[in-house]
Amino acid sequence: MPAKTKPPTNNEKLLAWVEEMTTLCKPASVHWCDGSDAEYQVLCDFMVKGGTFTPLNPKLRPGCYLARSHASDVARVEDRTFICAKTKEEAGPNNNWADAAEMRQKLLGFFNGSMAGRTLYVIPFAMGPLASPIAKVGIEITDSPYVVANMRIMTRMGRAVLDKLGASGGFIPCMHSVGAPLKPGQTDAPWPCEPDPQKKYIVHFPDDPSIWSYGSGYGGNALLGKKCLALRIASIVAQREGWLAEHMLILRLTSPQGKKHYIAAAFPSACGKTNLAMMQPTLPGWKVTCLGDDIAWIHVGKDGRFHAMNPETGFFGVAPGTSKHSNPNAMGTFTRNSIFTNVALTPDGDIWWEDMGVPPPAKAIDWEGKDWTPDCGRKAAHPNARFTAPAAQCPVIDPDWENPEGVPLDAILFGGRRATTIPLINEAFDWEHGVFLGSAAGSETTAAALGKAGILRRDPFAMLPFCGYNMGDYLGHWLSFAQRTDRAKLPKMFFVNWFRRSAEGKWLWPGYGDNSRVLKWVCERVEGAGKAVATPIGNVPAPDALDLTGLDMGADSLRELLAVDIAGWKHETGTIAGYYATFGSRLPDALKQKLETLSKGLG
Ligand code: GTP
Ligand code: SPV
Ligand code: MN
Repeated sequence: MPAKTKPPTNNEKLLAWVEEMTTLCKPASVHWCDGSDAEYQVLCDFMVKGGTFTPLNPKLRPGCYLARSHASDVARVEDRTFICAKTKEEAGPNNNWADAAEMRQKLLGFFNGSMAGRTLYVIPFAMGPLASPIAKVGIEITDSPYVVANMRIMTRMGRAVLDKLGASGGFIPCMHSVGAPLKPGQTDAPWPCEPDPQKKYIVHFPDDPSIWSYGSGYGGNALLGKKCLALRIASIVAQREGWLAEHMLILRLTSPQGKKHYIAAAFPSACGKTNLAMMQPTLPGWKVTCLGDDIAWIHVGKDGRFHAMNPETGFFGVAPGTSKHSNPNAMGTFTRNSIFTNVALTPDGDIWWEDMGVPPPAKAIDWEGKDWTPDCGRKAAHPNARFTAPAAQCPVIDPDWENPEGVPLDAILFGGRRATTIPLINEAFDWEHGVFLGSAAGSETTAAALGKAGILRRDPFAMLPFCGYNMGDYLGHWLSFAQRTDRAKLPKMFFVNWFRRSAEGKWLWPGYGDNSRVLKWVCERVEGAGKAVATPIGNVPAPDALDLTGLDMGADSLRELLAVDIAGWKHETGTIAGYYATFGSRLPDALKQKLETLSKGLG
């Protein structure tokens, strides 16, 4: 029998489930997480001893640790992610489907004895403020102390959640194992996992929701509150209950006159959400405060407006490219109490990555634990290296970031990483057109998921990897909000692209803090001002409408950024039509019509 701490709950269902999973996974011990500082420290010390964590220099980065993953386990695994809906049709062409009963059998085989020699941790966590009526309680069972430490930063975790659950409350069971049982006497690896990508499984059961994740310890594969619960499962529940679970940042923009606007933005993975969410505007007098950088749960409030809430409590952000110039507020967030995964270690015990805005150290230990020098020809940090940092430490965290009611949205932006065709900004004509723009979003793939980067694919609403049901139905759900509230109360919709390149491959737009210039125009449009030109693709800023004060930008570049590239768009509509065809009769007519109108408009 495994050594056990006394369960700090009398919730019968929870006790029975933990008992059943303990019998299945056969761990050496069971630990119920209370979420305390003391527990966190014990876990960190344990990981330092075992080589999973390297403590950073406490003078430079107090309370911070570095972890290096196994080289095979560096990002989400989309082709190993499954939705076990009743039918393949329900899961849609956007998901890998598997029969629930068969998958359950397979998983029971994998989890049988999978935690041998390890501790089974029980993590009670909530997505959303505990006081919120729409907060969801999950219980993650894991054999990874790294997962526990990250979940403590990313979610509301521990005793308070069990108190909320009480004796009879329901929860979403989230099973996780790194898939590396230990034989008696076997020494553990610093990053245990199943090295064969084909044996990793990230599985979602939508009916009587539960999540089973096997073989990976990295990010969205393993921190099950994030993409698995707060997006894939939550999107399914949201469709049933009439709200939205989205891959969006939430920010507040305050003008020099003190006028506040709340904006949410859906960009695909590693396409700029964290950066925009806490941006430092270059426009004098403008201020951004951050409410969330990755996920937004949105419901129609009593006032009939869209209210957005961040279910997380931390940032799991892309490290490379983060600098004092690009994202000073992220730099200000992970000064302490943070975990860095797959970045480089400097000789003075600090961290470094490519484009950090400081000269590379003369030598370092790279993300694989190898000696590194600036001329060695390898990257020091993995492109999907990440920081895990408490949101509360963000220098520009918004006072309402934990408001259980969320904040009322004035605008929603969609975006993607597009070297050509897509202009800097484009405003939707109406709600249906906005849903069309979101549905047609395309983006080049990034290092956030395993596979080749830089491949253009459709990523509707930045939800392709995260929508837990048929994307055709999802688009219909978005359209339905025009009937759920007054049209006048709906947020305005826009499409942005920070990633246009010149023929020579240079960025055409400076991005980062200068994106405030685009946000200013968004706010002006929300207020019924801001000069725009109607084009077949939507309203684009008039040539002199963007505030470019202090920006050294050639007229040619600006023209190119705002132009409607007719030939490019004709090609684009062809690709969209091809993508739409994959949804068959599930594609809402309204979107087909918007595509036809666009095609006709292009001539
Ligand atoms: P996930 O956490 O994977 O969902 O990513 P994210 O959408 O939060 O992306 P993030 O803000 O971390 O940005 C990812 C990469 O895009 C980083 O390398 C950034 O430096 C880069 N990036 C972000 N904003 C801009 C921008 O405005 N212009 C340019 N050129 N690059 C940007
Ligand atoms: C993403 O890939 O969109 C992320 C990182 O935010 S992960 O948590 O690994 O999904
Ligand atoms: Mn993300």
